Amino acid sequence: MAWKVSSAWTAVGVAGVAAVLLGLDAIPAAAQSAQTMTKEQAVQLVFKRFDADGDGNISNAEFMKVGDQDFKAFDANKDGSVSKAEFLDPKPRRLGKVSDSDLAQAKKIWARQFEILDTDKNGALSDAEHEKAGKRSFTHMDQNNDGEITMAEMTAAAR
Ligand SMILES: [Ca+2]
Ligand SMILES: [Ca+2]
Ligand SMILES: [Ca+2]
Repeated sequence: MAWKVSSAWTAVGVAGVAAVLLGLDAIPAAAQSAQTMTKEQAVQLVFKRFDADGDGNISNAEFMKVGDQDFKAFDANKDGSVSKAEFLDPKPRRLGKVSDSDLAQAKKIWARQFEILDTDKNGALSDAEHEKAGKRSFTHMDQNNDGEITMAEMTAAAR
């Protein structure tokens, strides 16, 4: 199956933890049809972003670090939490050129992600909520529980 992805696709991964948590198939829907790649190629791009030392495994520390960067990027007013408006802002996601309809579709997906991440339903993501989602996401992908996520594990999770 070919996935439609924009050239700035990796940047969509600024949603990092959130996107991965909900399955990577939520991401291409947000992208324009500038480029087409297979799911494996798409996963590889995301994987590379997390695997900072390039050893072919994503450690928990590597995973949480990207999540932390994403959280900071979203928190535009630096008040320590991510509001819905901040989460729906395409700017920190560096999407590049996206059509209005693609953006509208993406915003629907992000809004759904936000509802899931905002576990206490107060309309803002706290650092704790974000971290908890990250841990859940990591545990979900680390299928053999060895504390590392491999390319194969991430591919299997992206369904
Ligand atoms: Ca690594
Ligand atoms: Ca904020
Ligand atoms: Ca593993």
